[in-house]
Amino acid sequence: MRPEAELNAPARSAAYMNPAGTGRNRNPSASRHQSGKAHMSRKRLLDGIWDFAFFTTPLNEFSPDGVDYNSLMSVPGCFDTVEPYRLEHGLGVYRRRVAAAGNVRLTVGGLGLRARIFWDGRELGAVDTPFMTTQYYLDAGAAGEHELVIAVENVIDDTPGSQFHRNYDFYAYGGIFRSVTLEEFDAFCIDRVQVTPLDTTAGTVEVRLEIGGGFPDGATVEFDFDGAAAGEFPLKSPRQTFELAMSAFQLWSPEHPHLHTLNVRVGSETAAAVFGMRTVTAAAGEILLNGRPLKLVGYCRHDCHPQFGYAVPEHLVLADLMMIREQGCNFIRGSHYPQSETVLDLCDRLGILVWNESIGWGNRPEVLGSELFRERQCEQTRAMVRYSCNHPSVILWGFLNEADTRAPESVELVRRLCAAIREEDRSRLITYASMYYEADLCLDQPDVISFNLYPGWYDSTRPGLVHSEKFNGPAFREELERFSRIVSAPEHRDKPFIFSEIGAAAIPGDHSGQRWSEEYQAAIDTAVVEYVLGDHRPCGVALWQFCDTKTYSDFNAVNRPRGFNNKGVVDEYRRPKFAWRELGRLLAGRSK
Ligand code: ADA
Repeated sequence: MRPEAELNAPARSAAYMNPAGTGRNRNPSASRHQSGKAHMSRKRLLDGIWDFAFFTTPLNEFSPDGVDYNSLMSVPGCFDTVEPYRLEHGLGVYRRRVAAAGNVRLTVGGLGLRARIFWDGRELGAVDTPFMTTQYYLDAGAAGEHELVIAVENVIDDTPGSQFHRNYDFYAYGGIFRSVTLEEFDAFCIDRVQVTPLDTTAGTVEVRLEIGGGFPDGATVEFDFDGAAAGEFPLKSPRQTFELAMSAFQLWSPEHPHLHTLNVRVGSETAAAVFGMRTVTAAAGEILLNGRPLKLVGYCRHDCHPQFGYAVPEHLVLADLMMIREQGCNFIRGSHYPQSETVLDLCDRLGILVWNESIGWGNRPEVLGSELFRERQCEQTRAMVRYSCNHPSVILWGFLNEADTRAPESVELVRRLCAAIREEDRSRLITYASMYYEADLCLDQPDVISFNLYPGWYDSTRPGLVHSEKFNGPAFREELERFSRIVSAPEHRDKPFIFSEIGAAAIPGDHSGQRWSEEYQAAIDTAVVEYVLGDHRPCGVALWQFCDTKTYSDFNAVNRPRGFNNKGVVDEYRRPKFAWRELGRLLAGRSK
């Protein structure tokens, strides 16, 4: 190991180090932040089989010294989906030896629920937020094998600052959900490359370039688009913005998802950013892609599977997305946490539009008012935007699903979240899924108004609509029209409007025609899609939901038979229910 004084001390904005007050960065020589995905040279995937041990010791009492690694575990993977740890709550400790030397950047793509990360026994930092990508710059030490330990706890934290509360309606799987990578570099590295289309007629883009781990004085930066040189410029500061023109390009759209690559070279360091030329704007109550109004039709999708938890293998993610696209849908809402690079890369290629949101679920006023909760919300939302900002498929940034936005405590937090997103990216629209409608105090803040509603399923003030054994088509439609009227009030009418959740549960195999049957679900789902396609006010719908998802049977057990949220149009193994087929019929022939 090199002496401490020689450890890499990166020059970077304080905004991307650990937020003040959380005390989570335990080693001053390792900095942590998140960056827009840029492929760098000398990058190694650390996925595979790691040593593993399971304890009931709390995470804050854990020490990496003397651990008896008596088992093995796959990374990515959720330890509580496999025996003997299935459904267990505790501390899963992962260890892997890594050959490395000198300056490195470690990227942990997302885990849950919380973790502490150690390199050769010294702590690099802690992760408090599930699904958040974190990065650490450190000196790996002398050439040879080093020990990387990630201790992951899946016990729910009930304090207000927690980012996964007990009432959340999705299972708190434990494990390393996404890839772990290590990149070696010499004196500095290309930290982030953010490409934002400026003018899709002239072919100009804005490039934000960030240099990490040191600064190469007197260096120049060279750019090319898909191999065609786009200029060489002096590098003046660790964060610099360029305007570049493409000599040839094609627009990205769902019908024609054409991708371009910006290659960046500074000295011997290189990076590549894949992006798409397209614009997303809002005008007169519509969402416009490349200036043309969109009608979004698709699903809320949890990126999970009962056998894999939140570490869904790529071929299964692809199968889901292909199903969704082939059915005639063009949209997914990534509920309720930042989507993986796997999901977003595939959506870029398949032409599926994405609402990407940070984690939150039904947070109450006492939580929304907690300063720690607010800081972590801003940190993870900013991290999501910084990490996923080059994906053309992402058109909406979201946060705080169904928070109590009637509460004054929500106003300041929504303001801070919108500001954090707009600081990082002004090229997409902001929204959040509200369930408080006219009583919502924050609707003036997002660009797009989104409502979650369950007419025909949960209680409603409309007589005859819910708890009838048969679906009441006319009352259901009246209810949708009522929501369209709410968002047509003068203060809202210029904003686009989305039904961000709507649907009904169906127990696979129940064909009674009553609530909980496949037919009742199909009637609701097809009615809302018909309404959205036929009415000018809603810009789209994200049906709740694509597949059945594991949750808790003790949370409102009556509504969660089998311990699953059963509102999927396919079951948890992606076997279609009647609604899937009926929706397919309805959407057949619709241009993708
Ligand atoms: C809410 C929530 C979803 C799910 C849904 C339901 O709208 O946003 O995560 O819990 O209700 O099935 O009740």
